[in-house]
Amino acid sequence: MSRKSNAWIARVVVGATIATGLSVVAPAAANALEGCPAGYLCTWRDDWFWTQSGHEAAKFSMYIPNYSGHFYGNTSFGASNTATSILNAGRYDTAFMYAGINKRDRLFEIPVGNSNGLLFGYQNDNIESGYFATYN
Ligand SMILES: [Ca+2]
Repeated sequence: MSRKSNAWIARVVVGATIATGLSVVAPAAANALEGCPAGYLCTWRDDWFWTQSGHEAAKFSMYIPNYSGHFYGNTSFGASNTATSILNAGRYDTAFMYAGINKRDRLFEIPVGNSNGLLFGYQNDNIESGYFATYN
């Protein structure tokens, strides 16, 4: 799902640009956002790191082999096939995201510190599993 970008994200991800391909380089300031502590790969249901009216994220520090059964923070919104924005706030690892469970059909990779505020096309609403490289 999508919503309009907002002042909140402009404050914390100054200078971020919308990806046109796989992932996009974000400034160092994007290392951690509300709802996404350092060390985690986080996804949000809506664009620019929102899930409805808050910043609740689905996150992992190692991997999620099947997003089914995972939710955006404490919301009731399921995290499988619904993510529209993503941040790799990990410490060193690139993360790999897949359209299917258990690493099936790679969508893209996202280096540490990078974000994509607006997944689109086949990448949007399609993530079902994700792994940091160490566990991939
Ligand atoms: Ca999928």
